[in-house]
Amino acid sequence: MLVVAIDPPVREEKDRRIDILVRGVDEYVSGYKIGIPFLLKHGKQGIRRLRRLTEKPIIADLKLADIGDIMSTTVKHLANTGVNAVIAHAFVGYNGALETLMKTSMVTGIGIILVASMSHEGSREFIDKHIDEFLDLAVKAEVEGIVTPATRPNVIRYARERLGGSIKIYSPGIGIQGAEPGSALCAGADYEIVGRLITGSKNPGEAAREVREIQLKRWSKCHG
Ligand code: BMP
Repeated sequence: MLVVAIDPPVREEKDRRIDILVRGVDEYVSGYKIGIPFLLKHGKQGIRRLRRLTEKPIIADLKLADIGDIMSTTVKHLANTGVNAVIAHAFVGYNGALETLMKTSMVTGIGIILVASMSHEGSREFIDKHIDEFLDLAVKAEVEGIVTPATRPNVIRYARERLGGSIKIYSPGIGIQGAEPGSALCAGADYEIVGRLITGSKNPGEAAREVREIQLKRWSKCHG
């Protein structure tokens, strides 16, 4: 239900050692999302280190948006790091892009999660205008999951209605971006992605425990 986004800041003094962070939050979380900041700072070695620290799934949020062969090469680079899934953009389309990526996903066992909508306002400018096509594409490509924003629960509700239960929904936008823990789960998401609310807290373990508690309270209210 809770995926922690680890996006280490550039400035060292604001940084938190990954092992301390993971030790604090691991019992409360379903998985971790790392992205380009993590990869630039810690490299593939860092992913392997994270793998040794936790048995929970690791999602590499690279927001791939390239021709199929290059997206596939990127995923193959991650094949022995312990990454379980990679996030890709949907707007690159199927032919020559996601079709190829899905074949590599089958070979490597690394799942693909597609961005169907984003949490910032600008998502309405282009991306959200194509949500129906992106959801159809997610079904056609048989991806593991999609990203829809906690900041716009109506988009999550819409995606859940259209997709049924087979594709997992990951929702960022909780905390610093404004949405309340549990609100995306109530709208139909499977996982809430939470970053700075937890990683920027003085006590990330306690922050993760609190987020879980609020999630469960809200969940039991909306499904009770
Ligand atoms: P935070 O909870 O600190 O705002 O972090 C949210 C995380 O989710 C970040 O890693 C960001 O890259 C990611 N994300 C997002 O915020 N909105 C999206 O639409 C898609 C994302 O992957």
